[in-house]
Amino acid sequence: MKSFFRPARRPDPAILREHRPAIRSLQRRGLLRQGISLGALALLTGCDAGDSDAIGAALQRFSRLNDRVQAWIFDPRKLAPTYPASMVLKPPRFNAYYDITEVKPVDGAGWRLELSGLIEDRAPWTATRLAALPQEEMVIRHICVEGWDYIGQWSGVPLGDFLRRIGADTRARYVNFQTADDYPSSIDMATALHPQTLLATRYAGEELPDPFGYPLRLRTSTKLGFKNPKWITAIEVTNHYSPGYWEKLGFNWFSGL
Ligand SMILES: Nc1nc2c(c(=O)[nH]1)N[C@H]1C(S)=C(S)[C@@H](COP(=O)(O)O)O[C@H]1N2
Ligand SMILES: [Mo]
Repeated sequence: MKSFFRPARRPDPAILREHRPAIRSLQRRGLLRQGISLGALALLTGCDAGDSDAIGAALQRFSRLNDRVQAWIFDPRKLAPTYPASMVLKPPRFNAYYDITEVKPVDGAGWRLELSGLIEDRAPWTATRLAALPQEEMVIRHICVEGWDYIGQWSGVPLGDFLRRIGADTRARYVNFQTADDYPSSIDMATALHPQTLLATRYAGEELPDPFGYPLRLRTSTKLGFKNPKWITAIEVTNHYSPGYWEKLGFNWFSGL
């Protein structure tokens, strides 16, 4: 793999046949649209059509490039649609990388929010101290890549307000999250500072139920469901990219408007 734009040779049909399983696997991992041929890919990536590892690596790089462009054109002032409270789904619809019966509730009294990275005041926060901060509420649509969605009413502290309060370097690129269920996640700073990005503690006016992230979860109105980590335990402000749970499996990191 030398350059993205090196003209490709016409791929050998036998090689195409041999690499069909690799294409299927790239498709499953969401790196490839259905229907694109290995020949077209070889042309696109400048890789040898026989080298599916190189093509995979090139696609990962395209995907990261695409992420950077999307982050660049994100409009931090443009608001996502909001809805009347009458449309709110109660209770919300559950999802995680495991079944709802396997949720391990977090003990709110012993819980602490740990802070690290480019932050002046890195002292951990209790749930009581967070609840004493000014709160906002929003009724927004949650969209899961699995193909379902619902309207939810979330309240909590705007993440941007919280970041400024703790003296975070808001020129840093990323805000990373750790969770109680080992579901790392990261978002771009523009999204973190967006007015509709909340550190949510309540749903439909009540304390978050355990399956939905008690005591603290992220709710952003501009990103897909998987970019909204539940059961947050730690926040880091950093310039270093680290992929989240689904990004490691091939999902696009930006995954938002
Ligand atoms: N900690 C954690 N957060 C998570 C997940 C998870 O598995 N673990 N799943 C994500 C996915 S894929 C979706 S669609 C939403 C679902 O949130 P909900 O159960 O509040 O609807 O949570 C996201 N946040
Ligand atoms: Mo999801």
